[in-house]
Amino acid sequence: MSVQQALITGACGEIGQALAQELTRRGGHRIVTSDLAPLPDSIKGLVAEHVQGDLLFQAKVFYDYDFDVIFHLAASLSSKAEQAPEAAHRINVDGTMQLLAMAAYRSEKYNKRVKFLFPSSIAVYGLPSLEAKQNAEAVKENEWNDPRTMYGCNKLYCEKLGGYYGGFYGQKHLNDNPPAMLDFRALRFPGLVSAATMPSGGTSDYGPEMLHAAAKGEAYACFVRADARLPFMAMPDAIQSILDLTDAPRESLTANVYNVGAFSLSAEEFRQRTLRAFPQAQISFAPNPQRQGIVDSWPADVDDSRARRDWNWSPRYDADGFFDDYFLPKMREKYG
Ligand code: AKB
Repeated sequence: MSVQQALITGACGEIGQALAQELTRRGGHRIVTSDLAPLPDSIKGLVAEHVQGDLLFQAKVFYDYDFDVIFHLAASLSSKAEQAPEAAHRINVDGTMQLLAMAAYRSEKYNKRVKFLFPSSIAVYGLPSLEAKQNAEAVKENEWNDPRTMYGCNKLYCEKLGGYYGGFYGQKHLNDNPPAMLDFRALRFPGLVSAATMPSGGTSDYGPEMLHAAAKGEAYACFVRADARLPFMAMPDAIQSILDLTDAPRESLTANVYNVGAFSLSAEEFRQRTLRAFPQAQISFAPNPQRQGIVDSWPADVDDSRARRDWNWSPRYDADGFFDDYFLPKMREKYG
């Protein structure tokens, strides 16, 4: 089996660590990473090379690498991005464009379609009111594309940039002999929950924060109302979806961008399930208006039938499975 050269940007984040571990478990990859931070111990031994620093200045380094696949995970998440919107734009948009340009250049020059996997988000959706959210069906990819956050705007725009670089870069698709262009594929993720790591800077973070606090025996004040509802997914399913989409034959894809869902819970349902597992847990609600507003604009559920149809997407963990077969066993291993 030939070894695939893979780049993971934002490798020190939750998805990055889990992805590097899974690629290593599967074998057949030489993993290069980049991040602002040094590699954590969890993946240090798995990575062939780590480029530490700001992606905007480091992207040029990667013009000399023969990547087969790029997992561009580096991002400033939704809540953090609202604290410093222009800085977030720089990371989320300018950083992505640098990498897209690099991958497009390499694809054309070496006549090889570099795969570019991009984690987008339910943040690209913007429902205008709580009432609209409550009345909406599970949202399809082309509905409610009216984000209310800098992060959501950035993700939506980068999906479009990926489509441009992958299909129409310099209008070269109209040449007599069109060059190879990068192969852009994006997943719109719901809130992700990992048993191994904690998120930071996101707005769906209350789910994992509540659970991890309960497992550690710490009190937790949830920053959204009890009725706030979002779609969530276990981290192993997120990694599975990235790799399933990576491996899908291009001919079977009818789009560049796919919703992926697993289960939808309100914060109160999260609390009830957490209490069932950790009866001593102290969980209260102290809504933060800004973060609540963001959650109110995001859909309660997503329609992922396009992914199910095109590349057989099917999550392993529904809400019961998430708690009983993934999170709680891992917590018992960790904390006893
Ligand atoms: C966030 O809350 O910003 C992320 C996301 C849903 O994309 N977890």
